[in-house]
Amino acid sequence: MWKSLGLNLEAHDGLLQVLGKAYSDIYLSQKNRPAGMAYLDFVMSEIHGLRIEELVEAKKQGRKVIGTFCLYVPEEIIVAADAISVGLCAGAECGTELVEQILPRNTCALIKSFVGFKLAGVCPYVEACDLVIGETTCDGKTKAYEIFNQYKPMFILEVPHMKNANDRQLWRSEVGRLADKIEELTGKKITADLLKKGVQVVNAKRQSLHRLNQLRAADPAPISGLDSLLINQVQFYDDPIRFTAKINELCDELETRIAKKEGVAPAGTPRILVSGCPMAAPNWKLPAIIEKSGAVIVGEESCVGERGTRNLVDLQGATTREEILDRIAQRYLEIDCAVFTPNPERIEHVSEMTRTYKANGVVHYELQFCTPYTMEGFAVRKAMNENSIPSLRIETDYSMEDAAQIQTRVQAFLELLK
Ligand code: BJ8
Repeated sequence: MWKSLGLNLEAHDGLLQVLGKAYSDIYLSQKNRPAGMAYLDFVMSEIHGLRIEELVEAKKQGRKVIGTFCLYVPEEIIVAADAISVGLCAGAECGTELVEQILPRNTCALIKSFVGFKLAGVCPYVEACDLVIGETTCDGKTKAYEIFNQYKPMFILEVPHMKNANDRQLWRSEVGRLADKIEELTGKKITADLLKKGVQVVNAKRQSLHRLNQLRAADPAPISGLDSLLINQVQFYDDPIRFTAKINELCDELETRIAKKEGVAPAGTPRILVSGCPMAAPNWKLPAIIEKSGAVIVGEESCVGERGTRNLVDLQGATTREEILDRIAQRYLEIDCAVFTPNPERIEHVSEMTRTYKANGVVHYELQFCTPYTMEGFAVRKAMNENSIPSLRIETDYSMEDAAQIQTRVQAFLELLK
């Protein structure tokens, strides 16, 4: 199967070995994990196995696989066309030498990573894709897609950077253009009924994650931040209906744990909210350092977290295809990515999350060379000062070179919270 997907077998084997070791060191060594995490462990152990077999099988039956890099791509439309949406690899250093021959060195790690996975030939997801959707969010991604397009067919969605009436109009027309493209790719007419079904599937997935988030407000925390992050990462790969059922089962277990006052760490453990750039799998460096230093992460204000899942598509009163697409467009423009200006909603959301999850401190995660989030780091720090919530800004990349230095800073920060 790997050969038919065109992977570089030797490099792929090497990657799996490194990932397997990292997973076991970071995840399997955690104490008091909920039993329901066994499903996520299984998915991760098969992320380059059974899930790829499922995709290959689906493709044989005529279904299409569509890769995405960003929250602005409406999954509802992909599901409506009976296609499969997959988030593409962007959370580890890979093929850096090759990447730096075609991209500037001072490009953010996330961009280098997705280009690197493709150049090194080690990501079966990108190879399985019939189409990859990019978007005009930050400049780095926008320009990198021009290069990525030379290796994989791409469709670029224009995401405006403001939310005025003309921006909303442009965005609505882009959502329509995407629906037309997916119809063309799949050969399926996306009717109102199919769209409704797509919305229901994706809303249910997000509702299961809302349920999980609410349970994390308990003290002691019933689940670790590392495990919650993993769940948020897996939602970009797994079958959405199966994933929703499993997360709801896990939430049932967490409710029982909360009733018994069982947690992953004792009550009173410092509670941290992580905010900032997305952490795509297998980017676990910072949360592992925070939790191994004696804190528990109770929320992620991130695209791989609550920024990506908090809003639902409101179908009430929408009956036609065009009306449902209006609602989808509306929902996606509520996302408060730092590429928008002005963007006060995001800062307010960080403050709101500190209250909801009773966070004692905020760690703002900034990928080096990511201008939008690094710039907003100042506004987040100011808002936290005003709320008397200690905050710590961490600027890093995917290498492990600064791990010891970050650990020292995190430990000193946690001392402040005691
Ligand atoms: S909605 S955060 S997924 S654009 S870290 S590549 S912004 S230089 S990932 Fe993002 Fe969509 Fe926004 Fe979310 Fe650029 Fe920054 Fe790199 Fe980034």
